[in-house]
Amino acid sequence: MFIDEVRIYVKAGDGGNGCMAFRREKYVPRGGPSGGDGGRGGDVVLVSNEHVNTLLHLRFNPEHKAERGRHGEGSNRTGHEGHGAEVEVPVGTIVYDESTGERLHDFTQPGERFVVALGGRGGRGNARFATSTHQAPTEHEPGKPGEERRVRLELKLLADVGLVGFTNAGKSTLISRISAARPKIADYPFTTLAPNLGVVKLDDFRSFVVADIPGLIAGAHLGHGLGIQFLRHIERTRLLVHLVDVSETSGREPVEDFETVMRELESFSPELAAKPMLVVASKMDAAQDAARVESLRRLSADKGLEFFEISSATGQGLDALRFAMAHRVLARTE
Ligand SMILES: Nc1nc2c(ncn2[C@@H]2O[C@H](COP(=O)(O)OP(=O)(O)OP(=O)(O)O)[C@@H](O)[C@H]2O)c(=O)[nH]1
Ligand SMILES: [Mg+2]
Repeated sequence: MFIDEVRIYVKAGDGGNGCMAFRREKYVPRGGPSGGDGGRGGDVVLVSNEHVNTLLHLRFNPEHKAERGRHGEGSNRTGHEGHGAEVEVPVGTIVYDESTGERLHDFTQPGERFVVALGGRGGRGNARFATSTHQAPTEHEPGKPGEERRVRLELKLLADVGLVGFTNAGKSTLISRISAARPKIADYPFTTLAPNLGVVKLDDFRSFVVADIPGLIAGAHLGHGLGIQFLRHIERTRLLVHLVDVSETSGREPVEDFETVMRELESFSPELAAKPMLVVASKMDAAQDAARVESLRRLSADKGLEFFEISSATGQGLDALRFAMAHRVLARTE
């Protein structure tokens, strides 16, 4: 569940063929062999990049081929090397050979390079086969094929954003609207029993990971409800998004829910409670009483926290929230 995984096919460039040619020039009889070597095929290289957070970009782009080497030519001209292909992966990616299951590489630092498919050597041209007793060789080699393989890339996801809030606040519904995650959603408390992760795409190049964890209630730190054990899953996130149900159906005051959840976070870890936080009024479509929303807005302003109004049912405010999350978590790496 905490793993992002893709399978890709990589094919390095084939080597160019060696050439067979003889020097032919006026007044130079028997000019000798002059076929050049083929160029080397390009490699396919995986490169870790700290600005890439997920493997999502490879899911839609699963084939990576490097250019072949050019063939050798007469007059001892060696063929050009093929251009290599680079594939960016996030730090934390582990590379496995799909057929053998062998672990090929583990990216731990940004800027690491791993040649996942080696380009084929160029074939030798006939000029290379000349010896004192074999002066007009016709031998020349074809280029070697470039390596090809299927690899499985695995990334242990670390969430960038943690969703917190009272049980039933609409956390799982929100993650299902902004990512491909499809957690269970239901109209009773403690629907979510284990954390879910969703990859939220901002544009073609940028994405981040949101964690949806089981909801809290008053006394969670005493073991009420599902307790606070799941909070450790969001300890390393950069941003908390605190959802507060502002509809009447909750039967509670939004401001009190907010304070209750803050107390539970605090009792788990003061550092967690002090993380950057966005406050979100959830289920706006079902909020009849503007005063409830207003009181939460005022509380957020007093605490210096940014405030959003959303409805996962109608889609209201979801883009604004997504962009605000992206702004906070991607800012550091841009
Ligand atoms: N009207 C309305 N209902 C919503 C909205 N978002 C969620 N709900 C409903 O609220 C209920 C709870 O939603 P969930 O997403 O399961 O809530 P949760 O915060 O994940 O709850 P737990 O996992 O139990 O902590 C479900 O019946 C949802 O359909 C919304 O924007 N508008
Ligand atoms: Mg849930």
